[in-house]
Amino acid sequence: MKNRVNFLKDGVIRKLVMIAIAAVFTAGAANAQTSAGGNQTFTVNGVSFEMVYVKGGSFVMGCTLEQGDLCENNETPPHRVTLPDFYIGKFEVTQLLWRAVMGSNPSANKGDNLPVESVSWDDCQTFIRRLNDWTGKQFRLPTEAEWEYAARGGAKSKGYKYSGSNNINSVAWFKDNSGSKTKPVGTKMPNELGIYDMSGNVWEWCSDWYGENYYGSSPVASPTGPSSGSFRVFRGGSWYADASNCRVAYRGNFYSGYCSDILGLRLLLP
Ligand SMILES: [Ca+2]
Repeated sequence: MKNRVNFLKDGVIRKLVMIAIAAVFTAGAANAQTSAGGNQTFTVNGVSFEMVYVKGGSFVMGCTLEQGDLCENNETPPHRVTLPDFYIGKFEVTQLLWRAVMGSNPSANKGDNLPVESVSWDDCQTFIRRLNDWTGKQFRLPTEAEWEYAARGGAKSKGYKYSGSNNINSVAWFKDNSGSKTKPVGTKMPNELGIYDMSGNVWEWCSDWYGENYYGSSPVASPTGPSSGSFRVFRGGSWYADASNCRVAYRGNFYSGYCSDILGLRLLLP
């Protein structure tokens, strides 16, 4: 009887110790701070990352005038979209942050402040799930509409062809200036909202299924893409892309298991 009581007591104590350790570990592993501009900074395993506050609003998505004659068929028709407030990553997810969450780094071109690449859409879901476990938040990939609204500068948009400028060289690492590799995040000019590299550096996975004709039937309020499909969307062009692919309206897509050194991600927090 005594042994059993001691055993039970030991079990309870062990459980309490485990809970205490977990609490300390969780508190030390992840925390959040809000800055004056409304941006939020999170720290996970000692690595901080900033989420830019984007005030919601209404915009015309797709083939708008400043895109010139470069629009693809899948960018038409231009159509109105409204979105609530959200937060989006100031930078592409870096290799430092990916490693802090995943414990590994699959990137081909290695460097802490380079964007993570060679990650599939499925890998990104694993990364986000773990990040949400650490932080208790609901991070996810941006929808295509959220991505484009942020890339266009949201409510502060000046109507540029690329994210933050009509002069691609001032805002994007792309085929003609990258030296054929990724560059440290945030080393070109930001866009109207203070977000970097939405044009160029690495393409960025979005949450939506790709729908070639989706714009013809997209709802106005918070569109999330077709309900099914074969490919996932990515946006913004890359270090390997032509200028036209770095336009705010251009839509890339491929299957969700695809990994490439031109393709990474950016976080969104509703
Ligand atoms: Ca990018």
